[in-house]
Amino acid sequence: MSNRLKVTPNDLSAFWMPFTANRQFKQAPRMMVSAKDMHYTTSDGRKVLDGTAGLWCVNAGHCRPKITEAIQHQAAELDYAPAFQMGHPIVFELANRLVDLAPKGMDHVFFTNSGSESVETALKMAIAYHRVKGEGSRTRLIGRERGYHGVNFGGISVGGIVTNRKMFGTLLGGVDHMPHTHLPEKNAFTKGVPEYGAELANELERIVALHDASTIAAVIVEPVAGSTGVILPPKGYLQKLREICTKHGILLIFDEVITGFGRLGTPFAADYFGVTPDIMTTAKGVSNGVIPMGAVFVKKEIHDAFMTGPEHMIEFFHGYTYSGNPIACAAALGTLDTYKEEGLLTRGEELAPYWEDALHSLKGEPNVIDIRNIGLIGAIELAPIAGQPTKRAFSAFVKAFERGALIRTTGDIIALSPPLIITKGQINELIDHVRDVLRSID
Ligand code: PXG
Ligand code: PLP
Repeated sequence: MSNRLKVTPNDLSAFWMPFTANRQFKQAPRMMVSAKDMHYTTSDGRKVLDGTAGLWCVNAGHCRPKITEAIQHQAAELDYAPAFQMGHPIVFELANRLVDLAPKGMDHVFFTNSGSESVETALKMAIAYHRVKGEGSRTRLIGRERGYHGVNFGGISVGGIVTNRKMFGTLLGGVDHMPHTHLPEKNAFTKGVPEYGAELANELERIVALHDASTIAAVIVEPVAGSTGVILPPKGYLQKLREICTKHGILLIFDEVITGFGRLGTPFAADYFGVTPDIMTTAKGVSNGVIPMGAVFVKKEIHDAFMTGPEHMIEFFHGYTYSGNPIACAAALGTLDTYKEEGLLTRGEELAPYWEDALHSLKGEPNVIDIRNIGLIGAIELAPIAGQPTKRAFSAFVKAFERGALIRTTGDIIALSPPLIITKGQINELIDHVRDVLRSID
């Protein structure tokens, strides 16, 4: 056993873990020490099937050779180049490759290091865009209840997850929220996109009437909300949002941090739904989660609106030390090569019907009150234990890990989002683990 595996409880105290029940974890740590393709190996030598692509990011599976080699080569060739006022070749190559994949008209890309940074970038871009166009009164931002847009101040302000907001003061001013689209009484156990709820998009008209369109910069939504426990857009809902935004000159931002890069069986959710936003935030799958990276796609008109004024002047006062970091770019290029060679950005489409049937076979298992699916995303909602919300799903998570499957829970919802390389046999295995777990917990 290597030294790295010999951690004593005392060694665990310094690291304040993100979004983790620290005290519970440190009493009974769950440690991964290696990974390959669809599996992790734990510190006690067990193989665990990855039902969540890490945190929705390892879309091509683990330790893929093209990505590893690209990173190794780049680290030895050019480790870092200043991101401001300097360039290096592969960041331009990557931008071109990404724009080729993106929905038509999204011709420019701005690099960040995470989904949260992509969101802050998009919100700032939207407000600044209206200002450079002479409409500086458009500063309001509209999000949605239960939305997740990362953890920075802009993102939690437009986001709608109460636990992520309530501890952090007054947040950003001038933000309003549309209602979420989760209607279990009408749509429970729907396969794919639900029938009811498109009219909820009209709530945007109410918000516009309240504030006046001349004060609103942008609307931001996840086309499919992931983090909150998988909420799908009702049929026609995103089209309606698009129409209302266009009518009022409001920018539509799709937060595709989870849905981007093949999760729905198309390169982006914009392709799946046939609705093109003005700005699209991505991260995670852009670099297979291997090196932090995010990318914000923008329509040509938005980019071009900034390209005025004296040519020696910076056009957009925004950027990160690590925007377009060479090693992250190499990881992303290796990722795009892997996606292309294995057809992974559309593989979800072939697998989706099988995935859907497998998931819905869990209907009738103990405490299952809803099942939702789209592309290679699945959610199994459990009835909470009375007075102890989240406990049942958390027990399922711990039990599944012990049995050999990594699942993810939020509230009392189990969310599944396997790497896009999953086989039908592995889908069966994952769902069987979940079934056994549901039968074995209280
Ligand atoms: N927007 C969306 C739509 C996301 O899903 C972010 C922004 C933030 O990305 P970063 O890279 O800053 O984490 C996300 C991230 C989960 C889970 O289990 C979801 C996310 C992150 C971690 C866990 O649901 N989404
Ligand atoms: N804080 C300080 C003191 C800095 O000097 C910088 C960048 O120069 C930052 C924060 C921002 O860091 P980053 O560009 O990595 O987001």
